[in-house]
Amino acid sequence: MLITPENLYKKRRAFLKLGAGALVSSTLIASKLSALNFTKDTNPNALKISDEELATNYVNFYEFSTDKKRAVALAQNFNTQGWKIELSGEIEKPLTLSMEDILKFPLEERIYRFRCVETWSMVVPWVGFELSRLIERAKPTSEAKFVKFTTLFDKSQFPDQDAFFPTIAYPYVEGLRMDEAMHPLTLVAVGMYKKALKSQNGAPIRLVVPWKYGFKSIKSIVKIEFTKEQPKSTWELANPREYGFYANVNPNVSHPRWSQANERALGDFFTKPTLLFNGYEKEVANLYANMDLKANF
Ligand SMILES: Nc1nc2c(c(=O)[nH]1)N[C@H]1C(S)=C(S)[C@@H](COP(=O)(O)O)O[C@H]1N2
Ligand SMILES: [Mo]
Repeated sequence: MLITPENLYKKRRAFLKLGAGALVSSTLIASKLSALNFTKDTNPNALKISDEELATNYVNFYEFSTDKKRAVALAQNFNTQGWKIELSGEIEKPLTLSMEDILKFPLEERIYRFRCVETWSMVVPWVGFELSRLIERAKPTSEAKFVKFTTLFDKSQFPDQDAFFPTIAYPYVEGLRMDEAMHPLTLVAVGMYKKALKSQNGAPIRLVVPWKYGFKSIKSIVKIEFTKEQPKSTWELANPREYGFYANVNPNVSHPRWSQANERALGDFFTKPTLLFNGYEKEVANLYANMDLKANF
């Protein structure tokens, strides 16, 4: 999207209309991040970081629109004022965390590959913390076998949730097995490119699971539940033949309608081979040692 001085001005006016509360919560996140209060990723694998403009303007966020550019435009006035995350289910006792509470976790930068099931990919410097830290805070019981995540449901903010025929069932739901959720690569992101997350990328808080297709990395989370049973994710419900619960990046398992062997990095002309587990095989293959990756796609 092109930002002209005129629509910047309009955006700013719309933002100011939200009042002081909105200002407080968004500046809170911004100030925590702009103070560079996170440890930097030294990028030991020398991943080529995607252009920030591309990563923030080419998005999937169906609650706004299935059209990537339109979703960005529609996300601009998203209000995250007073955002809270409810933790419940198989834990010692339910708790609710505000963004102030969340931002007390020590933040770190993580430069990760990101692969969408649609075959585009990018490399993003996220800012966040390991999900395991949040799970430790929640104190799950031995009954907790899965973690279920839910996006905000708010028809006044998400046009597609208010549509007569929404594109998918809402609220958007995702899930991980407990060992996947506890894995040190699994990140809760509150920022990217050293700044607070933009609305279109899942502000104020999202999941990032770098070895799985992008749809597992659920945006704008309001609820985290610990469950005994494997939750059904939104895309699994929408089309179980095409989208499995695991959704591990795998060049050898085709989507029923296209190959997953290659990907095109944002901004690149040529495609390149997709790596098993999106290049994180060494770190995560042991999680699936006894599993048939074709059957559990
Ligand atoms: N709530 C919600 N989360 C979502 C989506 C969505 O439509 N709604 N899209 C998913 C898909 S398909 C991808 S590829 C990533 C895209 O993240 P990005 O737009 O920040 O690149 O978000 C995922 N998380
Ligand atoms: Mo995706």
